[in-house]
Amino acid sequence: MEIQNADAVLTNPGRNYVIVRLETADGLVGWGDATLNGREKAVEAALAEHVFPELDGRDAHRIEDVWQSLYRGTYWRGGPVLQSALSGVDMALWDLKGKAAGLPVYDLLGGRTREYATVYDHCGDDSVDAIVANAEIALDRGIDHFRVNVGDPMGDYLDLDGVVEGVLEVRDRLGPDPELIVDVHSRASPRIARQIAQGLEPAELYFLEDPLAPEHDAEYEALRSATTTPIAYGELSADPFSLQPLVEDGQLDFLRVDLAHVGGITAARKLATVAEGNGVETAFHGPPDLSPIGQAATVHLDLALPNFGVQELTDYEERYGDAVGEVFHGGASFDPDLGGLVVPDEPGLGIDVDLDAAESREYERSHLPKRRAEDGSVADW
Ligand code: KDG
Ligand code: MG
Repeated sequence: MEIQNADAVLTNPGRNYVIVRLETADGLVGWGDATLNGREKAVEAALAEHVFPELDGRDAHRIEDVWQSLYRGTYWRGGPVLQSALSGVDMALWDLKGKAAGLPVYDLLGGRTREYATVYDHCGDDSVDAIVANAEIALDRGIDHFRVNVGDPMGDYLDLDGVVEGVLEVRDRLGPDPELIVDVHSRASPRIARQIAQGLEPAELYFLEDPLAPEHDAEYEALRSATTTPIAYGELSADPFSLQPLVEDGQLDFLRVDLAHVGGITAARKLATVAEGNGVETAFHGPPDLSPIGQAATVHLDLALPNFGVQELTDYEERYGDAVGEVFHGGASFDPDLGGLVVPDEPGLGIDVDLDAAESREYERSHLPKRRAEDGSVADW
C-alpha cells in the first residue's frame, strides 16, 4: 500500500480546517485532521515542505514506523505545529488501513468496548438563568454532562467570586444528578486554581478542566493535595510523553489530549494505555476547531478504549448550519436515543471530503482572541 500522493487542503466551512489527504498507488484515499487554530498556514507549510516529501513511496500500513520517523526524525521533537502535522498524517494512515482491511478503525484498535461515547455539552453562558436554560435543552436531547462556565470568556471568566458563586447556583438549580464541568482554559495561576478548585468542592464537579498551563505542570501536586475536586488536563499538550509523569504520579483524573495536536490516534492511544494502568479516564478534547475528521478519529478511539470517561461534544450543524456538512460527509453523529456519539460501521474513519466544496470555501486569515487584564497587561485567553 504505497503512498503516492499527499496533499494538505485548507478549507473554511464556517471556520478554518487543515485536512490531510493521502492517496495510495492502488487508489485508496485516507483523510486526517491537522488543524491548529490560528496557525493553520504554519502546519500547511510543515506538511508540504518537511513531512510529505518523507512519505513518498512509504508503505501506508506501517503506521508506527511512520509515526516514529516523523516524531523522532525531527530531532527537535514535538511542538504544536509539527505534532498537528503528524496527527493529520497518522489519522489518514489509520483511515487507509481500515479501508484496506474493510474494517472500521475501532475494530483495528481492538474492537468496541461500548456502543456509544457519552458526551458533555457546552452550556456555558453569561448568566445562571441562561446556563440552566441551555442545560434543560441538552437534557431533553438525552445529555446529562454539561460544561457550565459562567460569564463571558473574554471578560469575567476568571473572576473568582463569579465562577464559584455562579457554578454553585447552577448546581443548586439543576439538582444533584447532572454531571457538571468547568473549564479554566489554563488561565489560572496556581494560587487562583487552588481557590477555584476548593471553592467549587460543594458543586461536586465531574471535573475541573485544564486549571493550569503546561509551564505549571509541577504545581499539579500541590493542587491535588489542596482539593477533592477531580482534575482533567491535557488539551494544550503537543507531545504525548510530556503528560506521562502526571498520569503516573496520580495527579490527574481525566486525560483530555487533542488527537489533532498530540500526535493522532497512535499518540493518544499510547498515553491512554498508561492512563488505564493508573486509574485515569479519558475526556478527549472535542472543540469546534477540531474538524469532523478529527472528531471521527476521536470517537473511534473512545469506542475502543476500556478507560473512556466522557467526550466533549461539538455539533457542527448546530454551530455552522449546512456548511460543514457540504464539505464533510459521514463521520461521528450524535444519537439522541443513546445520548452519545456514534460512528458509521464503514471501513476506515467513515468520513469523506467533497474536495470541490472544500476548495470553494477558502481559508480566511484568523487568530485566537487577544486578551488583556484591566491594567492593560497581557492576559491568557
Ligand atoms: O483553539 C482553542 C480551542 O480549542 C479551545 O479554546 C477550546 O478549551 C477549549 C475546549 O475545551 O473546547
Ligand atoms: Mg478547554
